[in-house]
Amino acid sequence: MTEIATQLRHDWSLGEINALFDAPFNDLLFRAHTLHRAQHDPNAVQISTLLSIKTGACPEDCAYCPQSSHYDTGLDRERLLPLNQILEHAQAAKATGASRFCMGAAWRNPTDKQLDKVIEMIQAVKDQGLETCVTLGMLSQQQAQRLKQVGLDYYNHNLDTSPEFYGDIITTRDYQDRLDTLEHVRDAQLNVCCGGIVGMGESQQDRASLLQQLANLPNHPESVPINMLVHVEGTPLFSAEPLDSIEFVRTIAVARILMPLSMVRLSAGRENMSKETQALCFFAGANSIFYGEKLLTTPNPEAAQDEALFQQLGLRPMGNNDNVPVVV
Ligand code: SAM
Ligand code: DTB
Ligand code: SF4
Repeated sequence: MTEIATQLRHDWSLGEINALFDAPFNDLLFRAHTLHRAQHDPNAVQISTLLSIKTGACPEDCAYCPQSSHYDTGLDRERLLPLNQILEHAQAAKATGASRFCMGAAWRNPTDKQLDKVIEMIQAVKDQGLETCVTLGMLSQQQAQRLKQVGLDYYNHNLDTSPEFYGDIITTRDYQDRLDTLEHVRDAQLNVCCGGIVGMGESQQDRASLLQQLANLPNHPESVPINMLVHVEGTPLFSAEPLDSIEFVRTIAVARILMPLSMVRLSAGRENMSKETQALCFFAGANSIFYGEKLLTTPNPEAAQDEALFQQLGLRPMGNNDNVPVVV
């Protein structure tokens, strides 16, 4: 890893981002990989494990989501999981090499009472020596501060897509609501995990516009999950045209160039991705994944399959303390 001065920009124009998407693939990958190498260990990948702590019956209408009560996806709704079950999952995640445990709830936003319960969970998971991340929907400023006080490491809240395409995907909350939550999380000095989903029928211009939104936030999110849509039967996006894998790799590369210090997560969608596509994503600058057989409700590659991929590519899981990029 070379320590070079990296200028972080927050003024990317759409024209500049479109030009990156349109660049010859080799030029784009070379630039992304060079930046990646300068700031990150190219062979270390941060590993997080996900757990759905409250599944289904969500009042929001996100067109991709199996947990929305607006669609019949055959998912069994579950109450908030008890603490002992959460700890069992956290222990298992740690034993398989995860450094972060991410808990997700199918809420529009948590009530203060629900947040009390989640706070207990965060404390207990932290006591196991794992980093913690939660994704609970919209947060007030005060709720974000409470999460900071208990020692939460990351809050995940995605922009999902471009402001222009957003209304085609979600009608029950608007883009500004998401930006407001991100501001509350940032003001509370929590690490921000924020990205989006591609392959929902959006245009390349929408992908560029999503990345522009992320890069032009006052601070780049520390973690940027790029999810490939998981097609779930019963959701309006079940039959969306799959996104070409080269275009997916381009999206990862552009994210790496715009946000050189951030961890770029090759997030949902790996179950249906070839190992060659994943290898290209790692080369293009992805350095974080979800590990374990399940995402929140949908399948993820088997642990043994990921171990074999890591072995074949010479990748290793990143430890808790070596994922902080160096700013010079
Ligand atoms: N309810 C909270 C919220 O929406 O902020 C937290 C949980 S929600 C399931 C977390 C994220 O999962 C969403 O923002 C979305 O980006 C991602 N997601 C949900 N369904 C997906 C799917 N079918 N494919 C890819 N990503 C998905
Ligand atoms: C994120 O960006 N992707 C994860 C995590 N943050 C919470 C969730 C992916 C969910 C995929 C659909 C499911 O398993 O329900
Ligand atoms: Fe609910 Fe989150 Fe799914 Fe939207 S993405 S329906 S808010 S669980």
